[in-house]
Amino acid sequence: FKVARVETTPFDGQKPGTSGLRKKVKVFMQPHYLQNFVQSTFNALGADNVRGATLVVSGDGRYFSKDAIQIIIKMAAANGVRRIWVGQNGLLSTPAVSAVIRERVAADGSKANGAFILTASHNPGGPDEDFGIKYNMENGGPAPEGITDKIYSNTTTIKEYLIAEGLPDVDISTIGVASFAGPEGQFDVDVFDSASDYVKLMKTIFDFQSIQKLLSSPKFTFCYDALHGVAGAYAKRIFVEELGAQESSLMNCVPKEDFGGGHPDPNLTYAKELVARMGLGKTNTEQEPPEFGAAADGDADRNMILGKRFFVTPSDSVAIIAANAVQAIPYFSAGLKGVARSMPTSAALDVVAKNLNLKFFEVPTGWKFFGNLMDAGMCSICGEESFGTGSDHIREKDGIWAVLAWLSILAYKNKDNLGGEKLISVEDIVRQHWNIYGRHYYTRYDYENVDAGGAKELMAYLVKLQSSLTEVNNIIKGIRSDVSNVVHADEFEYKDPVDGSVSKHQGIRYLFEDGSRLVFRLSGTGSVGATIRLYIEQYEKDPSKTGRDSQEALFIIYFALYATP
Ligand code: VG1
Ligand code: CO
Repeated sequence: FKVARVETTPFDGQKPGTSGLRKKVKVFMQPHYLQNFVQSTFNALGADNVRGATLVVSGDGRYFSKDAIQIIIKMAAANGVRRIWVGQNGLLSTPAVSAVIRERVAADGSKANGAFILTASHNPGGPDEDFGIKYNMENGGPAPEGITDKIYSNTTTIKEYLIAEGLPDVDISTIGVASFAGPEGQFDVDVFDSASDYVKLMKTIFDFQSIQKLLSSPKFTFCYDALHGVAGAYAKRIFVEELGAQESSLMNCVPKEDFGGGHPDPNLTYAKELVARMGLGKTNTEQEPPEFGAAADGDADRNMILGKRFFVTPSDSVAIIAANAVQAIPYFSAGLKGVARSMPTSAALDVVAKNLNLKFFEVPTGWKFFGNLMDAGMCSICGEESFGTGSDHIREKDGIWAVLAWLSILAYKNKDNLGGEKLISVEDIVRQHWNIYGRHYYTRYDYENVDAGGAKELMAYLVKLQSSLTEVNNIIKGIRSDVSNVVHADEFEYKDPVDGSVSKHQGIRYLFEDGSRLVFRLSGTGSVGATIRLYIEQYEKDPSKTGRDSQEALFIIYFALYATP
């Protein structure tokens, strides 16, 4: 092939958000749109880092992925990349990409330098829905702000991109290596099994035998919903083939370009079928629900954990995993280096860290902030309220890892009880946890697709309101007199303890005297308009009061809803 230089002009708005660039498919399909972003990324990395590199290119398989992969392969070849790794059919979950970057070694001993991940995660897919792209670094984690800022600035000045001419489309459906001759030498595209590297890594972390024992107990029933995302490609391999779960326990596990028309977001709203099967929905099944259920998002980095008729909040989930990891998960048997959560995530993890005397960090929303802590050996387990949980085994959140962590805890708690009358359930484990550590009542409201200008105004108003706590408390007392006082209000700012970089305006916080919190943020993952997120949390230490319904307990919610103009 030859290298062609194609003239181009900048597009507005190619600024990576919380997790890469996300836009409507139609926006991405405009001539040069994807190309501009990819070239801007190569330019941000620098020719020295791109020449001779090995890059992973794959994603959650959403609509336009296959075309995008061919374009990126041709552009990589033209920019002097030595070799591209592609998961079969272009499928790799986001955590699997991270694992492949960190673990996979080519026949000649080389490892990957980075990855283009093609996903818009939990956003719907299809011709009228979303596409996304993000770049991950050599450590397997999302590019830090220093790089994404550079990428964005390059997109505003770009004049040309490089693309290989005479390089045929590569067959990504068949495993094997295809080699091509370019002006600078050989260029390879290596198509490999999407699951092997990831499955191998999971087996080094968890005790598969003890999970298998749990799954084979007649008292334990299990189901997993991939919402037609890429998790399906891993679920069958791990839960059925490795751990012996019934094939019928898998729901929506065939990856689809449009996620079957659904919204691949594992929460109580969008994972309707699973929620009903677990006995939580309105359409309660007549059958006895399974003991354990879980779901993943489109790119399989998120997870929702459910027990029989019981929902585990993600904030509780990470706290419970951290509290039990050393005993239940072999990877952590030597102890935890530290734990971390994103700012809006409830403080359930803080209480565990304090009780177990662990290093603790609070970072802004978005997984990229955990990476530095993990690279520096300061953090083993971390999580976000947005159904993201993970550990330093990779540098992304990991949906299937979280499920295996919960199965490990259940297996550990029931290890002498598998023949007993009744298994210790997910709900038992959560209630025991609340008894020891207290409970953080928690809820989040999303106001999706609202007017971007109006959302900005609301945020500005909420910041302005912070200058007078007296006024804030007057508003609250006017609605409920039994609410404790707001004692502090600010915009969250983070200084990375490893590299000293500062991230400002990371969410508007109202902190109450009794530890309750109200947090407002604008989403950074939407593709149109704005989404306002409101996070509400209240702490209850008294074990006799940790069993209430969370909507009833969260009385400060009224303040939140009435005080917003
Ligand atoms: C959301 C979540 C955030 C998460 C991000 C990416 O961001 O709140 O916690 O890290 O999505 O998740 P935002 O800016 O919309 O609030 V994923 O699974 O979409 O890559
Ligand atoms: Co995701």
